Amino acid sequence: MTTRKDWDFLSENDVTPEEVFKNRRRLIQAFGAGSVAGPLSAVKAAMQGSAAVVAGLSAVACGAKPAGGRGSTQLSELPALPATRNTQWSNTEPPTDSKLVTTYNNFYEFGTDKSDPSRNADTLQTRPWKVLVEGECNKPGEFDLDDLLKLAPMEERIYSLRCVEAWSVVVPWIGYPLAALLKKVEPGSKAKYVSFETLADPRQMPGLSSSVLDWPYVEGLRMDEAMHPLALLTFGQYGKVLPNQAGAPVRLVVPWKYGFKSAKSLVRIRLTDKQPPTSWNKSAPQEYGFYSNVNPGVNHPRWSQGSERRLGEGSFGGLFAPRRDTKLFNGYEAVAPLYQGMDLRKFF
Ligand SMILES: Nc1nc2c(c(=O)[nH]1)N[C@H]1C(S)=C(S)[C@@H](COP(=O)(O)O)O[C@H]1N2
Ligand SMILES: [Mo]
Repeated sequence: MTTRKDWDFLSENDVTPEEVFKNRRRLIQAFGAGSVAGPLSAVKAAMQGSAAVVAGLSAVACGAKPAGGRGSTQLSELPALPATRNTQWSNTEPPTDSKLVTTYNNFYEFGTDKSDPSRNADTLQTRPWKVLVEGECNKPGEFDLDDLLKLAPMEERIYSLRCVEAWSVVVPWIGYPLAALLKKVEPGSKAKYVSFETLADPRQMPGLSSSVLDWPYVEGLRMDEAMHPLALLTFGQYGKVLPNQAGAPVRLVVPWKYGFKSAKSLVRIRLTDKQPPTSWNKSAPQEYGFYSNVNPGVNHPRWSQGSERRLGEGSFGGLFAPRRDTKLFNGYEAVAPLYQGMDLRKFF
């Protein structure tokens, strides 16, 4: 079957490190071919310029549905979400092709292949939807999605998102600062951290049958991080409401941290006096810290964080984009004061 050499070719930082070590078989399926040996030689052939394989790879990138997929939500089918562009907090880089961004996702509740969320997340029921905000605050409450949508003016912000696996995208998100919601509940003096819990319903989420992570997916921020104007409570992308695979109906986007901090499909926000547990840290504490700020100077134990692939750049549908340098805090220097005097190697 597969030899060690085959896998060396698909080195972890080239593809999907988190999953490569947990489930190599599924990675093969992500390339859309039926046999185990096929896709490996196919990828090799692609690098030699085989037209047929190039077509196959861009089919993945463009959301083709391999047999068994139930179908995906296209941006064109979704309602518009009007917003005003916020230039102060927007990158000037061009957004990544929306087809790529909506078909290459991490959302393990719907499967661990990059193409799983866009194929499987049509079962997610995004209405009615409520978000409970509780803990160390004067005015805890349950916020209905319709109230959340009206809570503050919608802004469009073009952010880059850098996954810990070393791929990145540039996305025009729509939302408003998380701080706007937190202020509504009047945080108390004991509120030092914020924890985030996301939906975990096995009837809607086929990926929950896998033990790849402990469910529900939980994340957290320090209070001052959560209050930073860059931390976005996000309801849309590319002018539309979020497609399910992007974490509908409401998610976080924390652009100076690795992508896994940007929790999808939020149901609970809790203000706490202690640092909360976080999913990837629980799963591999030596590999994923609580802070997880993008930092090219602190490598993952299994791969370099010094560079990344910007999806859409280069050939083969952009899935093998050339490497570009990763910047400290993903280039968001405005957050540097939050970490003054902290050893970022210790608090990684
Ligand atoms: N609930 C939940 N949120 C999640 C994840 C997940 O598996 N479940 N994956 C994270 C990771 S690893 C990344 S890189 C981003 C990907 O966001 P995108 O698919 O919109 O690019 O979502 C994050 N949020
Ligand atoms: Mo990620």
